[in-house]
Amino acid sequence: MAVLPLVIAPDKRLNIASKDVEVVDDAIRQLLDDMLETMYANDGIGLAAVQVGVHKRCIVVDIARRDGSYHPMKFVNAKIVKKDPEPSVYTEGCLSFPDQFSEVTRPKGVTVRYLDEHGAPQEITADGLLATCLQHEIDHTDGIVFVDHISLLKRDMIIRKLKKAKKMGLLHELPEAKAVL
Ligand code: GNR
Ligand code: NI
Repeated sequence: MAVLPLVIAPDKRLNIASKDVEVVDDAIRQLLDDMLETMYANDGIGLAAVQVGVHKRCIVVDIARRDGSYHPMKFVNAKIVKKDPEPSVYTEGCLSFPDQFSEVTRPKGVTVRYLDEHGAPQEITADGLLATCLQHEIDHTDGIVFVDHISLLKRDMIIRKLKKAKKMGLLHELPEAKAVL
């Protein structure tokens, strides 16, 4: 197990779509475990592999930790197959956009098809925070980030702040050469 360095915006790697996993093998299971450890170390509720520089469609989520319990969830090749048309607004953050938050409107509920850590096909229907988080993570695997859903003005403000923080050396990020594209 290992805590991996994060890719921090602005970074082109976050805008590249990830590839489907062909076989869920030990290397993928190791990646999912390292991603969970990285997510917990950074106090996140979700993480996509692209955020650690790996462009494979792997996602981890644990929305239960807020109440101190431990409910890790792992998703491989996750795909939204149904959306509840009703919109829901949530103030989102992202581990690749440290200390930046903005309201995002997304479908209130989703049904997601995916492979579990054993490669078995599964389906989950979610609403509330889990639905928001799954959509945020599946966006990441498509090269989309939460600021792509907000106004250009707000997005530019956030990007400007992160550029400044990077310039001042305040952010600890994954160096470009280490990315697995
Ligand atoms: O930790 C996270 N919190 C969060 C809050 C609202 C909506 C989405 C999220 S996901 C984010 C972790 C992350 O960056 N996942 O990609
Ligand atoms: Ni994110």
